[in-house]
Formats: sequence, C-alpha cells, structure tokens
Amino acid sequence: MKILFATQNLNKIEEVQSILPQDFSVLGLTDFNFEEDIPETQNTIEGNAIQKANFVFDKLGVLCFSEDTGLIVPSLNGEPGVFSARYAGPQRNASDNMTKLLNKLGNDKPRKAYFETVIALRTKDSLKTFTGRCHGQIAFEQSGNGGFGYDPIFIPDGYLASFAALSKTIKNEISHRGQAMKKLISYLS
Ligand code: ITT
Repeated sequence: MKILFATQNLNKIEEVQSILPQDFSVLGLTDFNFEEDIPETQNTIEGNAIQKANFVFDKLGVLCFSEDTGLIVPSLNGEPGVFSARYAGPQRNASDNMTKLLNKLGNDKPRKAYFETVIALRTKDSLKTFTGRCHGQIAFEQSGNGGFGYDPIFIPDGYLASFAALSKTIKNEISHRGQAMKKLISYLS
C-alpha cells in the first residue's frame, strides 16, 4: 500500500518509513510536486495535525496522513508544547530551541517531560486521529549524534541516554511517533 505522508520534515519521513511494515511505502509531498507551506495555526497538537491533513487532502484529493509533535515540560507550564518547532523564533532552529529550553529550566526546576505525537489520517469520508506519548526527563546538556529536533536533550524513562544517543531501533520502539504509528498501522491493516 502506498500512502502519502503530508510533512515537510524529512527526518519524520525517514522514521516513519522504517517503522512501517514492508508492504507499506511512504510517499512524500515532493512526489506530488507539492511545495506550498502547510499552515499550522491551531492552538493544540491535535488541531495542527488535523489542519495539516485537511489542507493537503483539499489540495491533492488523495488519502493522506500528517502528524504534529510537541515536547511538553510540565514545570514550564507545558512549554514548548504546540510551539515546539518555533520555540526560540521563526528560524525553527533545533539548537536554538534546545538552548532556550535548557536556560528556562536552569538547575532547579523539575525536569520531567513528554513528547506527544498526534497523527491525523484523512480520507474522502473520514478523519481519524492516533496519539502516542513518550515520557522521560530533560537532560542537563545535549548528547548524542542521531535523531533530530529535541532528541539530544530528551532521556526516555528506563534509559540512561538521550534519544540522540540511542539506536534508531530503540527510539522507534518506544517513541511518541512509534506509539502513534502502531495505532495507525493496526487501523490500516
Ligand atoms: P511538519 O509540520 O511538516 O510535519 P515540523 O518539523 O514543522 O514538520 P512539528 O511541527 O511536528 O514538525 O515539529 C515540532 C517540533 O518538535 C520540531 O522542532 C521538531 O524538530 C520537534 N520534533 C518532532 N518530532 C521529534 C522527535 O521525534 N524528537 C525530537 N524532536 C522532535
């Protein structure tokens, strides 16, 4: 089965392709010569996932799914949350975002955090969402060379290393995206 993943983030495409069973293949927006910016103006992660799937479906008319992900730190009132991509400004720079988060946490605030991913699957007649969460702690400094986004400062529960230092296989098994994808796969199968 071929399925369009409506995202402009190539790291997400790579992760999702490696999570999906071999009988699925992921198409990207470039396969449809789609280069428009996709709006993300809602104030929830779920709202943004739905907005992205609807926007792309309305333009292309093909079954697609999108996802929105946020990192939630309860001791910072849920920041960066829905603003995770542009936390430190419109340049959407991962290193700037991590620096801002580490500075805001300082040495004293509780470091519990979780990632949340909502996948929105849009067909002609329906819209369905699938949520995944991964709990952990924000590290005191960056470590590891893999992953993307906030991975160098997120240590998932049960591990001593950041997502960026753990293998892709482990990240996919336990991550927010991995959990949400399992639900999507079981629905599609
Ligand atoms: P699309 O909206 O085109 O899918 P995006 O990069 O804008 O791509 P999001 O709005 O979902 O995606 O991203 C929110 C932020 O969270 C962004 O800064 C990502 O780098 C980061 N992020 C998403 N998934 C992550 C993961 O698995 N690990 C670490 N950071 C992640």
